[in-house]
Parts: sequence; structure tokens; C-alpha cells
Amino acid sequence: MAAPRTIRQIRCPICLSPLSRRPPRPVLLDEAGNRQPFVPTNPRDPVLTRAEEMSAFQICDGDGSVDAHHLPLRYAHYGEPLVVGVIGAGATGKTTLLAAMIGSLLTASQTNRLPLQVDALDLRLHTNFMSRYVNRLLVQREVLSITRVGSVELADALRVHSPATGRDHAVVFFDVAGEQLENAERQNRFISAMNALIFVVDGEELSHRRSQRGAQTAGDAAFEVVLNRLAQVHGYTPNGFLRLPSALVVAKSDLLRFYSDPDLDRWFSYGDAEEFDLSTCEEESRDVYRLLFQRGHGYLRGAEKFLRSSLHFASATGTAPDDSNRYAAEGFGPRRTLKPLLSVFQMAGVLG
Ligand SMILES: Nc1nc2c(ncn2[C@@H]2O[C@H](COP(=O)(O)OP(=O)(O)OP(=O)(O)O)[C@@H](O)[C@H]2O)c(=O)[nH]1
Ligand SMILES: [Mg+2]
Ligand SMILES: [Zn+2]
Repeated sequence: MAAPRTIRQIRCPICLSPLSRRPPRPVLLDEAGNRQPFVPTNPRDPVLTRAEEMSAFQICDGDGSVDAHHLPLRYAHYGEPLVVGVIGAGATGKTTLLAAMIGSLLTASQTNRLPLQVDALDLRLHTNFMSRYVNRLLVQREVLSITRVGSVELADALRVHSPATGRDHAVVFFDVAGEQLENAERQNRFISAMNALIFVVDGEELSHRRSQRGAQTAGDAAFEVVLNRLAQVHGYTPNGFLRLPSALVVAKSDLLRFYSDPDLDRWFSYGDAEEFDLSTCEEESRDVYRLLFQRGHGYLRGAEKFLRSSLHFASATGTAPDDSNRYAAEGFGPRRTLKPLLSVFQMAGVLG
């Protein structure tokens, strides 16, 4: 008799309760958050049903310590979801980077520049993220507000289809306040649900450091909290690595360009097309490694602890905000924000 195949249980990313024990209870939510049962208009029409399901949720009852909450109805429909955590201390640029990343991803998908098709897994969450973050940043050029410390929710939920494999993947993102990440013990169960990481290093902070002295004491409490938690949950390989894909991003790199470092400048001299070429990830990783080794050695743990990782320079905005809390039109635009995400997709097998 063949050995039973072990299927990894899909868990709720908020409370970690197993989801696959019984079929989801589909509901619709009105503006006030009131539920009503979801019934497809015509279950024999798969296209219509799929469109309607984008607006439906499933209830997760929690586990006693967390109140009942909602997940995208199709959260567990495509196999194990990719749960991407954006990690870094307060004001390192996480939310701005994620908004620029997702904006760039959708634009590239809509203009057929990607070997992927991207749409919403959860229409309400996605529309909210687009209007509150992506459009505010990329269209209105507004400085985004700092993330509130509070109940943990998904930032966005996408469905990514790879024509190369014919597979769909649910891809969801966590973006919580840096302050919350640094305080490990409060409501941080969601860290255990993450299976892909984007570590964010503040380029502005690095720009103030000139010597190794700063670099040796560097390190980041948020990184450490997450690394410790992930090690407890996933364990290490025999060689002491975490198996999850990780991309480490030096955000706000526009502020580092002042130093005219040729290793950094050359990545910004390339046109946007270079971002789709993942064969240069290793070379860019070496340049970022060198810079961090000199200016912020502690941050390298976001890459060194992982079996597969890449390091990147990026600027979500291309330029610093002015006194009116907006970014001037001149020089504004995301630069090199898509590549780290594509690199994670490649490491996680989403690209095919
Ligand atoms: N020059 C420059 N400034 C940036 C860039 N991205 C973010 N900033 C600035 O950094 C500030 C903090 O960015 P956020 O994205 O809110 O940082 P965060 O890490 O989400 O912060 P918390 O939510 O408090 O953890 C912004 O208000 C901007 O002023 C960038 O690419 N370039
Ligand atoms: Mg934030
Ligand atoms: Zn749950």
C-alpha cells in the first residue's frame, strides 16, 4: 500500500486555525460589516460565479483568543497561499514600498509585460488597498500615513495566474506597523503564517552612517523578532538556514544616490525593462551586500539566515516629499520596486 501523502494544512493567516476541516461558510458583508449568506446567482455559470466570489468571504471563528473574522472566500482554493510579510522598523518605508510594488505589479500585468496575470482574490480588500494606498501614492503623490498599531489584517489579496504552469496562486500581504513588529508578544501570531519575507532597510538611516562603528551595532529589533518566530515555527535546515524565500530591500535608495556610489548608481541608470530580468539578481545582491556590510551589517541577517534570498535597491517614490506632505511631480515615480517582488515569486515557484 502506498504511504499516505501528507498534505500541509492550510491555516488562517490571522489566527492560525486550520481552514480545511470543513467547507467554508460563504457570506457577503455590507458596508457596516453585517453578514448575509452568499448564494451564487447561477452556480452553473463558472465565470459569473468566480466574479461574484471575488466579493464574498468565509468566516473564521478564531480559536477563542481571537474574535471571529473574515477571509477571502477563495483563500484556500488554489493550494497553499503565498503569505508575504513586509518587515522593518517604524518609518523604514514599508507601506510606501508595498503600495509602489503592487501598483507596479498590476501595471506590468495589465500591459502584458509580465509572464503572469494578476487580479483581485478579494475585491473589497484590493479596492481598498488601491484607493487608500496605491492611488494616493502614485496618482495623488501624497505621503501615506503611518500604519496604526492594532488588530492585524491582510493589506491586499491577489490571485496570480502563471500561463507557464497553468496554475493560480493566492498571494496575500501583511503590512503592520514597525512598532508592532518590534513588540513580539502582542498579537503577533500572524508572523508564524508568513511563508515569504520582504525585509525593508531604511536607506535614509543608512545615508547618515559613515563608519563601520555604526554598522557593527546595527541590527533591527523587528528583523530579530520575526527571524526568531520563524525559526521556532519552521526550524532550520541542517546547515542553519530558513527555507522560506526572502528579499531584502534597501528602500528610499534615492536618498543614498547623493553619495555617488557607482555600485548603487548603475542599477538606477537602467531603464524599467531591467526589472524584468531576474538573471541580474545575484549581481545586484552582491552590490547591496557590499553596501550593507559597510553601513549596516546587522541588517544582513534578513538575507543571510535564508537558504534563498536576494538583495535589492529600490525607491518607492524616486524623490523625497516636500513640506506640504506631497511628492513633487519632477523626479517622482517608483524605481526598481517590482524586481524584489518578482524575485520572491520566482523563489516561491509562482513564476513557474
Ligand atoms: N525619499 C524617500 N522617502 C520615502 C520613500 N518611501 C517612504 N519615504 C518616506 O518615509 C516615510 C515613512 O514611510 P512609510 O511607508 O509610512 O513607512 P513604514 O515603514 O510603513 O512605517 P510604519 O507604518 O510606521 O511602520 C514616508 O512618510 C516618506 O516620507 C522613498 O522611496 N524615498
Ligand atoms: Mg506602514
Ligand atoms: Zn482565523
